[in-house]
Amino acid sequence: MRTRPNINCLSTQQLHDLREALAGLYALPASDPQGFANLAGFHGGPPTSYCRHGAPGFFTWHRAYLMAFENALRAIRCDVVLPYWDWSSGSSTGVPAACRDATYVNRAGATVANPLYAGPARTGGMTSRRSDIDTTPYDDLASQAQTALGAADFVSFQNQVNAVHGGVHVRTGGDMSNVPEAAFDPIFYLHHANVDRLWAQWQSSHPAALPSGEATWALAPFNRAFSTQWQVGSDVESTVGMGYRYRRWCLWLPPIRLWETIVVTLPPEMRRGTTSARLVVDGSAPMSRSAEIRVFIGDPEADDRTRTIGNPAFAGTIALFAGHADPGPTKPVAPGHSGDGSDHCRECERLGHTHDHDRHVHQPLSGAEEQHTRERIDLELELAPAVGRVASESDELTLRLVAVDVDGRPLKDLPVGEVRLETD
Ligand SMILES: [Cu+2]
Repeated sequence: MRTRPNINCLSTQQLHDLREALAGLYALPASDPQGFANLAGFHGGPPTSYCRHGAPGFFTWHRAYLMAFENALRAIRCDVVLPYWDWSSGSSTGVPAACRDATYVNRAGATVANPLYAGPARTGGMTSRRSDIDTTPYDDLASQAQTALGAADFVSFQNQVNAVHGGVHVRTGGDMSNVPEAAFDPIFYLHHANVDRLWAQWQSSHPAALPSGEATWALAPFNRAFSTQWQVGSDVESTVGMGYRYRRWCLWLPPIRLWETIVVTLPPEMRRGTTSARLVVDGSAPMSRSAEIRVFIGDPEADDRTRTIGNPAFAGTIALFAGHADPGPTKPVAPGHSGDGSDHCRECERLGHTHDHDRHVHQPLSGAEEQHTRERIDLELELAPAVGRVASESDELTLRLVAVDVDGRPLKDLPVGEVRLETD
């Protein structure tokens, strides 16, 4: 199952993957059906403007479109999952941080064009947005989207979201504000992933089947697998049936917070311990010796001498094996670890998705490829059992990460790159 995250929750490595995949799409020739020019042209042409901005078909067509685009990204970087731009909650201003700067520092340390800032425009050059985009408020659209989620029937819900979605297009300005150009700005796909997420969220509380006019609506030019038939609305009704879902929540913990007590406000269902709450540590930082991070929930004073066995506050350990930054047979082991570089394409294979490794070496990114497979080590610890044990009426939980070496001695300066909390 692919889980589409909020773009603000991508680790540095995941952001590199996404940017490299986009740059790879941009670099493919216009004649390549999987290239950016062709895919972006599906929306507003050329070759044909297929998109649906009315009913039926607004939600369903764009869901099929995003899947085709995500698959094209994964043909270049098979770990990539399309992230979403959440303009529909809180008081958001501007586009996501990762999309704001014209350049970024790549894996090799070079300053290069940021593929999330602009794409190759339909009529040449690069796409643009309104000049004051970074300070443009979207809060009114966020509250309008929240109102839309209260709609009781599909038609009204879709029409309300469609209206707000258009507001995001127009307010972002530049290429995004015109249908023929919109999909050439890469923010388009993050924007529509949020539209799709809102639909998925509404579906979870309104499980009735699609209206018949929606269920049979043909979604050209997206064909069914191994078929010359177009997909229809009912083919894309379930995101889980299509092999993906949206991550609901995440929180970054700055690495400086090792050995400090962190007070976290968890969403209610995570607080009750009834749904997954995973702590994810980027375990790829080069280290000279092995270490473990012990995680305590509800014990703000925990230290290296706090007992672990039989202690309800002890959530588990994330072990970091020194030396695993080198390629080789050594694999990190942690409870529920999510895989490492050597099997990073397993998920793609499980889904029957063909990905073309030869393309990697044809990208102007080949130097990063070796690092790509070497650096991807995310170690996960499921916190739900411990959260359930210490559940309280309070909104807040304390979390304490205690780093110790192999002899159990405290390590105050463990070079852990990034730590985050997330749920599906
Ligand atoms: Cu749109």
